[in-house]
Amino acid sequence: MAIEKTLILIKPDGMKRRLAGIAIDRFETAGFDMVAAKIVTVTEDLAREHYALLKEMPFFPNLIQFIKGDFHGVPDRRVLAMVYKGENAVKGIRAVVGATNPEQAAPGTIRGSFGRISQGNFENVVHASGNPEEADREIKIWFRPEEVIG
Ligand code: DAT
Ligand code: MG
Repeated sequence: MAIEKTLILIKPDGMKRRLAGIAIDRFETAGFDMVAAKIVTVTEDLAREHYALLKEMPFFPNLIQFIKGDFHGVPDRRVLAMVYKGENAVKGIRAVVGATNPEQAAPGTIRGSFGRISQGNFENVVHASGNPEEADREIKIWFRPEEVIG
């Protein structure tokens, strides 16, 4: 089994709805350890770097606005950025988070429990890296090496 690290973001909708504690509880219950955490206001540059691979998608402008916290209905500029560590953490955390589309996410997952779609925008509460390469890239974007413990 590989020990991996993965990036989690509690997005502005999750912060506004005070779902950070529930999300953290689920990650810890699933056996993963928090090794970095901070509250961030996402700038245009950070948003574009984080979602760089999606820049051609039709929903990209909404996505950028949403993560910055100024999309309609979610006027909250806080994102909680965290790194979790554990055995097969990338896949394991994704299983806890659930499918991208809140309407397709399984009932027991975070997105299945709390996600919703508003005017075509996926308000899906959390981000989690999709694979180990993505995790390495994303952790470097959000954290300096000394901010990640272990
Ligand atoms: P995930 O967040 O599950 O890794 P992704 O990387 O494919 O999904 O996309 C990043 C975000 O973009 C996702 O959390 C919500 C948004 N998104 C993806 N597909 C979408 C779609 N078809 N319509 C609206 N938003 C979408
Ligand atoms: Mg993704």
